[in-house]
Amino acid sequence: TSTIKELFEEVAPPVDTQHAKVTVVGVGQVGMACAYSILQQNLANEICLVDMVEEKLKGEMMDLQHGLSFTRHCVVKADTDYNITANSKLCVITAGARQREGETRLSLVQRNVEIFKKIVPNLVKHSPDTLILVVSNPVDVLTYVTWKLSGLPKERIFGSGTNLDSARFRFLLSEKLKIAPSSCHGWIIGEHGDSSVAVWSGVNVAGVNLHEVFPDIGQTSDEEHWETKIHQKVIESAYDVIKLKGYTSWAIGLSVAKIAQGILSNSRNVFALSTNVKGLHGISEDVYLSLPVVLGAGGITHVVKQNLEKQEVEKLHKSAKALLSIQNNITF
Ligand code: 6V0
Repeated sequence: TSTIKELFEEVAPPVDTQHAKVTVVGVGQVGMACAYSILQQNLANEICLVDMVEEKLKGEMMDLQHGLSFTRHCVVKADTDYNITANSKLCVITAGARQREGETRLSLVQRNVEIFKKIVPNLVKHSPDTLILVVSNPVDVLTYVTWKLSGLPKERIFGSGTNLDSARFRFLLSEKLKIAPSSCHGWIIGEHGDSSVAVWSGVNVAGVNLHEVFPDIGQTSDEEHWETKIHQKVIESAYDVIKLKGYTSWAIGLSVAKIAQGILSNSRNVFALSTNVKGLHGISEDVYLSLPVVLGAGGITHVVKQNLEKQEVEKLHKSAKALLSIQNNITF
């Protein structure tokens, strides 16, 4: 401090103004991919990392801090204490156990509920106005759990859901059609995982519906096997990546950064996120599933009413039923 006094003549003490503050809970492979993508894309002016493993947390914080002269201005902090998360605009929860090889997302549930009981109340206590983005699996059930534990309105709690599945879908479509993934318009809705629903009726390129060109696209009668070659591959993607490298990280990190951008810049982009679907598509319970939603600074403002085919609605109901039966077995 005496050096600082030698160097500067203070006119007024610095003011601490943090507008776009993002907290990431869990500094595992997924949490760090999220933090890195958010940092790299200059989306936040403060990133707070929280985990319970102190050394790893400090190491990750230092590693990011050492890169700060290569990014736009951002403060990076880390602590096991939730005090540092105060006044976050967005909290991203990636903490928890991950799938073991061959394990389904749904079997992780109670292990992660116990972890969430420690995390969610602390986040809300320090940032009562925050939005919470749940990434940990099984993401749909844990988004419901977060909604329950937080006591916050439903527009402020959502899960990364099938945003990633939709990106995997678009990538696979892009390989088949030989055009860029961002020019392939297709949505995966429902459960993030095994019972997800590909909305074949809406897949289009520049407004040309593939359904019109291949009338039985996505059906069992389809000779080109779009459902098995593309949607089934989306479902298997996570299992394949986990088998090959042990975890998935980069794509979910990029997907979370895009969602964060939607919130921090109030962009009103449409994302496939896990949300409370009660009252939609004939679902009458408080169950969390992904549908296309409009996202802005206050959270989810609208759900897009997709014109689904009967079969697609039936599949969505099957997803809802599977998730409900798990929700009902959770002990809070
Ligand atoms: P990881 O590398 O094991 O990291 C988990 C981190 O959570 C570790 O650093 C733990 O120390 C930390 N942690 C555990 N308990 C607590 C606690 N109580 N408080 C704070 N931190 C805690 O796992 P990885 O990062 O690979 O995965 C994290 C979660 O993301 C898992 O549940 C994955 O299944 C899930 N994913 C979700 C995806 C999605 O699309 N929604 C995609 C990929 C992974």
